[in-house]
Amino acid sequence: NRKQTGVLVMSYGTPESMDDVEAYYTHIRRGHAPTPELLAELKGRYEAIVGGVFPLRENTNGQVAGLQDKLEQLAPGQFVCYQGLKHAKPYIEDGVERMAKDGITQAVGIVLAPHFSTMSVGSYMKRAQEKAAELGVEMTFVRQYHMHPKILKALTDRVVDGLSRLSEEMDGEGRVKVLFSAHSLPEKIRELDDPYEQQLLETSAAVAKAAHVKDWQFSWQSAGRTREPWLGPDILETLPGLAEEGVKAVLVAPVGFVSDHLEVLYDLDIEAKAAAKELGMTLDRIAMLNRDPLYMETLAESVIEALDSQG
Ligand code: FEC
Repeated sequence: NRKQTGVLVMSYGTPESMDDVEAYYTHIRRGHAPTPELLAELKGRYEAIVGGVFPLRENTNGQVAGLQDKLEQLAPGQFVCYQGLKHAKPYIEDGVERMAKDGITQAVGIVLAPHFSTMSVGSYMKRAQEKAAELGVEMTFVRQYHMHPKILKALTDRVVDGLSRLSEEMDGEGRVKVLFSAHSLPEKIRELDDPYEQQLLETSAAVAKAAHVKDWQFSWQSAGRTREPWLGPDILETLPGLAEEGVKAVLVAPVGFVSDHLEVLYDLDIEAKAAAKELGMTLDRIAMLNRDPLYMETLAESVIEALDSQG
């Protein structure tokens, strides 16, 4: 009777309802409640996306179920997945606690974000590790999977599809630029020798090459509303230069994200699209990975590999 291995699947988390937005925002701001203006603005953004729902919750649930299915195929009976969210319930610590309650003593942690930064994936890992140590669960982690051939293939297929959609829309005329993007982080990560920027450029270059795209660049998006400097240029600052260069259409490939959620459905589909239109350009976006089978395989294989390499 082999002992089961826990898999802590970690994701950003999203509010459960409009009433929950303030608590969620306060958690993101490390316990500091937002001003009424900031809160109203965030609620407005949620209301603007597909009917004011919180698609990230359903997508995360689907990804956790998809990963469980895939692991079951690859190693029947060995793995049990638990969810742990950064800013909403069930929190990362809740997930570890549930594993421990179920008698799990060995677990692998993986984050639903492909690129490593101390400020993103690193902070999920730290919280999980602290709770696991407290409860006597031995944990190992997948740090990144941004160059796994299957995630690259899934992203490449989406760029190819997106380009053919755009080309149809434009009757094959006019210059098209592919803009890879990811969530910005405070500029201070550069002082920490953080791999985040380099990993994002690696993914972008590999996908561009596989999709035979020559006209591409990388841009940041969704910087936080704080006073410190964030990595730039932001996509909204990049668009005017592209219009000046004669670009007629932009295909955004948000390779730092894996799900339909606010930062994609609002920041790109509403805000960036409107900015591009104002500049006389068409802006479109690749489909997100969500529960794509190749993404599920990337996660499952990365989990198994992390466990194997631990010995
Ligand atoms: O759909 C949803 O409900 C959630 C969308 C969402 C995702 C997401 C991903 C990342 N964030 C990252 C870093 C930061 C840092 C701050 C910050 C702030 C916010 C706010 C909202 C928000 N984030 Fe987020 N993020 C999402 C949503 N994020 C809402 C607060 C309002 C605002 O500033 O826009 C700044 C915190 C501070 O104030 O100090 C830093 C990173 C990711 C991608 C990796 C990951 O998924 O973990 C990094 C999705």
